[in-house]
Amino acid sequence: MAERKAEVTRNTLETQITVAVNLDGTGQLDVDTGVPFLDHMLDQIARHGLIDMEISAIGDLHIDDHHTVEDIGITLGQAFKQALGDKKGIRRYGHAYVPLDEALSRVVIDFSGRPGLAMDVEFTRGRVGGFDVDLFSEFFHGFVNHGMVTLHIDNLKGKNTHHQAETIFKAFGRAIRMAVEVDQRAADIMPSTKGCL
Ligand SMILES: [Mn+2]
Repeated sequence: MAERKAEVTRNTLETQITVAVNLDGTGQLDVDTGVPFLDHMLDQIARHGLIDMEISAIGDLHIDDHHTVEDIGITLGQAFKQALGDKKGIRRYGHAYVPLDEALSRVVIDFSGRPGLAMDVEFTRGRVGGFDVDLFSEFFHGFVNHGMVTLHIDNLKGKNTHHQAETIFKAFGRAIRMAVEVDQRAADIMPSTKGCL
């Protein structure tokens, strides 16, 4: 099988970001975004997705975290899309339920070629650490619009905001792992009756 790796650099006046991914990795992460809670969440994607990721970001954090978080979502989506190529042989769909103590989240993903985000999450607080929870949807919007995926995120239970966020990102990693895995029974088959994705 060809290596499923990609490196994408995206420079704007607000952020300069480089993302490298290896979809067949072991969950290694090398990250420094300047936003510690986001680093913690990206670590969940790598670890539970078994995806190696290198992410460097210089953003206009003197304003706030918004541009940096959104643009990392965008660049990560672009890197996934590029690494997956024509998507032949992948499972395409992935889903996971992940608990953490009282919190429980479900994430369902489809590498459909069409962007779509349905996110039903009510965070119990507005911030976790110094991180503004509004920015989670900015991250996922960036990811789906540029990764061209359909993504359903539901936080089903949860009182602790850190737990809510962490279950979402762990489930996201797990769902990605399932979806991008090669299905040995269908390794030469495009997972769509349309013939392309
Ligand atoms: Mn944690």
